[in-house]
Amino acid sequence: MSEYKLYCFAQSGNAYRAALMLNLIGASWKPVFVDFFKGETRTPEFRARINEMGEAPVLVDGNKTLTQSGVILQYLAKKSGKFLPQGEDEELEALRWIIFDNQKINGYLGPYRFLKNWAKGADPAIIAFFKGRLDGNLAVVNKRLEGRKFLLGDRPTIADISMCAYLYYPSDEFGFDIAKDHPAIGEWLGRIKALPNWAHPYDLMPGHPLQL
Ligand SMILES: N[C@@H](CCC(=O)N[C@@H](CS)C(=O)NCC(=O)O)C(=O)O
Repeated sequence: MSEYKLYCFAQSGNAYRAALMLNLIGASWKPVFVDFFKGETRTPEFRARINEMGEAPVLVDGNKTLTQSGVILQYLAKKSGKFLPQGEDEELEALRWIIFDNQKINGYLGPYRFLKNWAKGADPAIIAFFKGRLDGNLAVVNKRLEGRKFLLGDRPTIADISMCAYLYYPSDEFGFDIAKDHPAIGEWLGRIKALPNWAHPYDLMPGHPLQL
C-alpha cells in the first residue's frame, strides 16, 4: 500500500509541487484524480470531505490531511530530511521565496495560463495585465539565480520545488518561452530536471491530455 495519497490533476502546477517532491524524495504515493475542469473542487462534497478551501493539492498521510503546497513541502522535507533548509536563516529565506512564488510568480502564471487556454470569453486586457506583472516578477527570480545554482545557494531546497511549479509546462500554453526570455531560470530548470526521479507534470499526475 502507498504511504501517501495526493489529490491532484495534471494541469495543476500547484499540485505538481507536491507530486514532484514526493517523487524526488522517493516516497511511495498514489495520485487521486481531482476533476477540476468539471468543477469538483467547488462541490460541497469536496469542501466537506477533502478540503474546505476548495483546492488541490491535498496530501493524505495516514490520519493527517494537509493542504497548501507550501505546507506540504515543509512537512515532507521535515519528514524525509530532504530538500530541507538548514537553520533559521535558510528556513526564513526559503519561506520568503515560497511566499513570493505563491503570490507573484505561480500565483499569476496559473490564472494567466487558465484564462489563455481554457476560460471562455476571457478579457484580453486581464491576460495582458497578468503578462506584464509576470515579466517583471520573473525578472526578479532570474536575477536571483544569476551566479547561483539554486534559490538558496548550491543545494536545491523546497523553495526551488515550489518555484518551478508551472515552469515546465509547454511554452505554447503561455504564448512565450520562459526559459528563453529568462536564461538563468532556463539553466536552473535544467538543474532541477537533472535530479534523480524528476518527472514532467503531464507524466506524473492524472488527467493529461485534457478531455473537456
Ligand atoms: N496556494 C495554493 C493554491 C492551490 C490552488 O489554487 N489550486 C487550484 C488548482 S491549480 C485549485 O484547486 N483551484 C480550485 C478552484 O479554483 O476552484 C497551494 O499552493 O496549494
